[in-house]
Amino acid sequence: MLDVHRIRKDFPILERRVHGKPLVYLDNAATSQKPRAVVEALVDYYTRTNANVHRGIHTLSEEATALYEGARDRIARFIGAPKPGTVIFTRNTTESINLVSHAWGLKHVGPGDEILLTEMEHHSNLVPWQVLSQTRGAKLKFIPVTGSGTLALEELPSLLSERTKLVALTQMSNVLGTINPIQEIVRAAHAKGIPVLVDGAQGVPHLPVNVLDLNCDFLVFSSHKMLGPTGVGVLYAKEAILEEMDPFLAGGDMIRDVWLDHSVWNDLPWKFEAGTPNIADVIALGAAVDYLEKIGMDEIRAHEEALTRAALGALRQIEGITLYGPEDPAIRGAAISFNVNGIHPHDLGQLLDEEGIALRAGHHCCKPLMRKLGVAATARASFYLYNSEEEARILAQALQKAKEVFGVVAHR
Ligand code: 7TS
Repeated sequence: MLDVHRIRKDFPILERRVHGKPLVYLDNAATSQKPRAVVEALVDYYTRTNANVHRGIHTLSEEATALYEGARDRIARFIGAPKPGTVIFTRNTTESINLVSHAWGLKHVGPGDEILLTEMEHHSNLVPWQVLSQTRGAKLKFIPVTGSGTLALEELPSLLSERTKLVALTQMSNVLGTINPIQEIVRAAHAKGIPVLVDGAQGVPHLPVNVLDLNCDFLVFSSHKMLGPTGVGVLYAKEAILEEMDPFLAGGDMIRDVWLDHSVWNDLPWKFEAGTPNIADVIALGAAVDYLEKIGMDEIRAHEEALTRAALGALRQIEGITLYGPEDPAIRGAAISFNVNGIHPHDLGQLLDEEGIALRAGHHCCKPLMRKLGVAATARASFYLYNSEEEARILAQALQKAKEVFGVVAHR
């Protein structure tokens, strides 16, 4: 069991009070809080080392380069990537997907080809593929979401066709919490020679992830949802795929040699990192990864499974609540979406804020999924390693209170 009390001491922001109440931060699927070690890595870098990387021969530049590349090594190890050169830094998950849709997609997807997605994708893993398919005259197909919030995998064999060029799907839904069976889907796709992109924006922060075990071809995720700073995303891809891909952005640092009329690309991973990178934030993501590894991803997953069980149990007691996503905590994460009869989710969010509870209300950048669920919006509580079962109970109590305020409590 995680020592939540001790972990919370590492996160100064959790001592804040909001509207006079202790902060209950349940908006982790949007972004996580940062431990002191991450903030200190940023301050240390700017106060001791700041210099540009890969270009200077002076001491500060060499130190900055060692810290930056050292972070890449740690992040590669964290996801089980066989070589640090297969880990590319971008701005966020969204940019990592756009890198693939441009640098890989424009080359491999043509008229009449198909890209297979799911109905539970975040707009980040939908809109880039819409743009690509419109540009190239290709078609998008979707694995349906069932009434219980899982993927209708019995439809997979018929959806994978001769024309399918890529399968791209989320490891964990940011709305339903569903953890998708990536290995099973990768096996089915690879049997037909189709590569798979895994959107790990919600998976990598919360689950032990090893790219060799998943055997995915691409994995994308964001630093800011896994205790790191904003402004850093990661793209992992198999080396052979990256080698044969053209660059996405062109300019300094991504070249080996330049003439007036042409250039030769740099080695991996720098071929995909044009211009001065986000040095400080990458180094701080390295500190976040160290922190997560010290706690242990298996322990974090076990803690969140227990939290999900407790939170679902407490929320189910509320009359008039609709909970979305799988009921079984073993196949889902701790992003819990819900609606309460008679109260708009935005009103709920506002009332809960008055109780010091931070959660998100809206479409969660999953408008097609909202339509499928038959709602315009949901409220969503999303938990992380520093959240406690007590906070799940505080949420449930605040929801009861919200019902009283709105007069939707049944009078017997
Ligand atoms: N994919 C998934 C599954 C996500 O949950 C998100 C962000 C993204 C991609 C995009 O990540 P970004 O770092 O590029 O913005 N999800 C959310 C959310 O659920 N609430 O705010 C952001």
